[in-house]
Amino acid sequence: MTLNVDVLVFGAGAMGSFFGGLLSRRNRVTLIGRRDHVDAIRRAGLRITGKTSFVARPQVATSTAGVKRADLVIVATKAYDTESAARSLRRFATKSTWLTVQNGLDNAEVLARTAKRVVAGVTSHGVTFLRPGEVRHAGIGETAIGPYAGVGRSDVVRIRDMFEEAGIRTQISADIRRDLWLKAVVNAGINPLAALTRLRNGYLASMPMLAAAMTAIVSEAAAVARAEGHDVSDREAAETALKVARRTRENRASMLQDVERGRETEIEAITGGILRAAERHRLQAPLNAFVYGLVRGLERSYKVE
Ligand code: KPL
Repeated sequence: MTLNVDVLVFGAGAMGSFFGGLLSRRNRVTLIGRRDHVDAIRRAGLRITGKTSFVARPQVATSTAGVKRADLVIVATKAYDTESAARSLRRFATKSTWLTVQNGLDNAEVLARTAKRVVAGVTSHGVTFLRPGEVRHAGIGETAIGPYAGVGRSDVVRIRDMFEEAGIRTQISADIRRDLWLKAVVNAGINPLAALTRLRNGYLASMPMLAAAMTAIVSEAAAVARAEGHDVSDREAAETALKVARRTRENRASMLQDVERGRETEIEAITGGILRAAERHRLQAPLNAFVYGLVRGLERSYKVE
């Protein structure tokens, strides 16, 4: 089998490892991650369990120093690390196409300040980082990609084909900016509630009082998306949030995984981004402001001052 494309995955957390692992079956993938994860993968491979199950053998490193070439750079860091990721990846800014599959509203824009060619992506796969060397594919989701800056449809088609070949079902988005907003709206409903209740995603859809809270939060956020010019109805927002929570019922949302590990969450990139847009349009978003405050408080409770 010939390996097709040189792929650099920057940020080997749950999602980066999952995508990188799948792509490594047909491509030359280098995963850039933390020392303990990298060491574990070097020793025994990257174990993917759950809905997808195999051991992947990508190249791994803790920095890009030894990486000579990358046709595709997948940025999969936490949203608060996107700027520093772009700085670390500057060397690949002109020749490689960069793809973001991160949560949050601003990643593609931030990357496009450095990279010439940017594709934006959204994915609702539920993936849990179990331990160094192992991630669990806990819920099957959808992935969509679209041109963001300096790329055309043919570039996106190539990436879609490569993803499909690796077993990642992928659509080409008709309007990726709208899809980024819809994904942020869904994340604003699921992630803070999961982090605050410490429940797997399924409970947010199956417990009526949590489903009602989630629906109210995403409706409020959808109004902000519409003010930003994106066609996201309250109904689509609520139905999509419930669908994603059900499909990823076994997953612990990424914000819950962050809280459990005492790490900074992506509340600023998701709910914070929605609140800043609400302010620009003089809209009230009290439910989002309320959960934003609670998650910030939760972070404060475990952060060393
Ligand atoms: O994006 C996610 C996340 O956890 O960040 C979902 C799709 C909600 C899966 O848990």
